[in-house]
Order: sequence, then C-alpha cells, then structure tokens
Amino acid sequence: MLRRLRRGSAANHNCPKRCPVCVSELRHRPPPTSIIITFHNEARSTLLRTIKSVLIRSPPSLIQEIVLIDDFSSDPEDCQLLSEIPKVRCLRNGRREGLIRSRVRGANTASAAILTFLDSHCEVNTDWLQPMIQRVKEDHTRVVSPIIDVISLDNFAYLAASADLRGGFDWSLHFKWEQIPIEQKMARSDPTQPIRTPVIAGGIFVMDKSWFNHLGQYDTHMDIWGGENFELSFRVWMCGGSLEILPCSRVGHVFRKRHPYDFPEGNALTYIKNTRRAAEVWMDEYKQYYYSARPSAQGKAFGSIADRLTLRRKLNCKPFRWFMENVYPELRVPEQEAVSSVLKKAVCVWRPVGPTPSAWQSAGASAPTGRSRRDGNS
Ligand SMILES: [Mn+2]
Repeated sequence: MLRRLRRGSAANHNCPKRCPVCVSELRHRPPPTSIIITFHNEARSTLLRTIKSVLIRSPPSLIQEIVLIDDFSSDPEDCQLLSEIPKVRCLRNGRREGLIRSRVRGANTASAAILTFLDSHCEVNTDWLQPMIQRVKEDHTRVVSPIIDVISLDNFAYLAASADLRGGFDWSLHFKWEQIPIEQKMARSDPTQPIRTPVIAGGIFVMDKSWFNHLGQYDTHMDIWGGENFELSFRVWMCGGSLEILPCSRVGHVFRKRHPYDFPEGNALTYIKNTRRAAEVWMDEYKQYYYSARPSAQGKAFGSIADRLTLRRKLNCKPFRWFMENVYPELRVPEQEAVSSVLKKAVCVWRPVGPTPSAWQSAGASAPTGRSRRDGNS
C-alpha cells in the first residue's frame, strides 16, 4: 500500500501548478483548522491517500487535528488502525447515519474554530489550505471551496480541472459545473480572484465553526448522501453569507460513476427526500419548477421540516427570489406554459410514480471535465 501511495505522490509532480501570484496570499499566519472526513466502506488506499496528502501538504501548524467519522463501515478495524496516525482521531458510528449526520458529529467534536470538510477520496494539492483559511479569517461569513481537480477513476492519476468553472444546477436540483458568466469572466483581471459560486459541489469546503453552528449546521433529517449541498448553499447565501471557489487552492477528487456503497432506502428515494426537503424549506414559490422537473418527487415522504422553517424565520433569511435575482440570475425560470405541458407529459410518461432509472441517473454531480460522472461524497 505504501508503494502505491508513493507512486500516487510521484504523480503529483504533474499536479497543476498554482499561479505564482498566489504566494503573496500566504504572508499572514492563519489559525488552525479541524479537518473532518467521513467515510463508509471507503477503499483503504484512497482513504490513506487523502489523509497522507493532508499531512504532507499542509503547514503542520494549520492542522489542529483530523477527525474521521467511520459511518459504520463493515470493518471496524479501519477506524482503529487510522487512529494510530499522528493528529488523527477516529469516531465510529454505532449505526449507519449517512454523510450529513456524520459530518455534524465531526463538527460537534472538532476543537478548532475553523472547519474543513473533505471527502474521503481526495488528494490535496500543494498549499491548498492557506488561501481558504485566509479568506474565512478575513470574513467569517464566507464559505470557501478549492478548485476541484479530477483523480482519474481508471488509473488514479491527478488531472487538472478548468479554473473557470463554478457550481450551478438545474430545476431538478442536479448539480453541474458551468462556465463563469462571460461578463464576470471579462471583469476578472486577476486569475487568482475568488469566483462567486451559486452552489458548491459539497464535498470539500472550509467554514467558520461558529458560523456553521449559527446557520444551523446541516439538515440532519437528510439521509446518506445528496441534496445537502443545495440546502447548505441556499442557506448560506440567503442568510447573510457567501460562497466562493478559490483558484489558489486545488484539491483532487475521485469523481465516481456510482456510489460504491448501498443506500438503505434506495438511491433515488433518498435523493428525492433530501432535495425535496431543500426545496420545501428554501425555494418558496420556485419549488414548483423543482416538482415540474422532477415529477416523481411529488407525494414522496420527506419528514417534518418544521424545525428548519423555524430556523429560517429565526435567521431572518432572504426569500429565494432574492437568490434568483442576485446570486443566480442565469438560472432561467421556465415559461409557465412550458411547465404545464411538461407536467402533463411527465404524468403520462412517468406513471406509475416511483423510483425510475432516469431519476436515479440524474441524482448526482458530474466531474468538472464535462464528462458525465456521478459523485459519491461519503
Ligand atoms: Mn466525493
């Protein structure tokens, strides 16, 4: 395994180089962070690659600890063995909780004031951490992500992703990478400038812990994986924060074709439950376009959202219309007429309502290469 890791490290010499201007951002001494990584039956080599890269590519003073949450993997030994690595603590769930509740458990136990969430199948690049911590230190309401490079699914090589992408979505709440709007691109005189992004992919981001707690952490009634990135992104923007991608920070991530683990309630139903909760709590009247784009979501159970609605009122968050007008004006609202025709057609084609292959296939994020790939975040 070690030899494989070394080979993996050797491949890093081909990592995309950071822009030289980035170096100037490292003058100030940023505060340390707790790295939170949740996993469920992750391959040992991939998990170790993630942890090792964090330890060798981060200034030691910035890593307060690495908190691993083993979400009830089949082999409890992984957690014990990983705990022997310096700075690593591993907590094991007594039952399967999913990515969302596992991350909240990790955040609650974290001792640093800044949280760094990382997927379990990553390789962080040189100087990945300082720019993100710096941005959050300057303004604690910023939630920042790196450019997410691609670790090849076929040979685990590290491949550069485009530096001109941001996170977007369609009305079915399907995440997609998209080009920065042309006006914004033209206005960028400095390639290291942060990129405002309507949503984050969700696997990798840095956030102030007290801001994370103030904003209500995550919706812990969401299960396993999926949709939590929309809920968090809408909440951050609408409740007074911002989301950005930092070109000076790069992290490689394995974009997987399918989830390498099972969903107790089924993949499609889980994604629908989670995105439906996000739509019901945050999208106001715009949720009709979600239901039009994803007719199979209608009538599916999604649990009580009373607590999240209370949270939204308490935080005095802006309406979704504000998000549409100020954060994501590029997302076009379907014509009313077109919506009703789609709905009619959908009812025809999709009956009987239930989990369908197309709903299943559209339930994930794709790699920033443009190739269609699903993303398992945990
Ligand atoms: Mn992932």
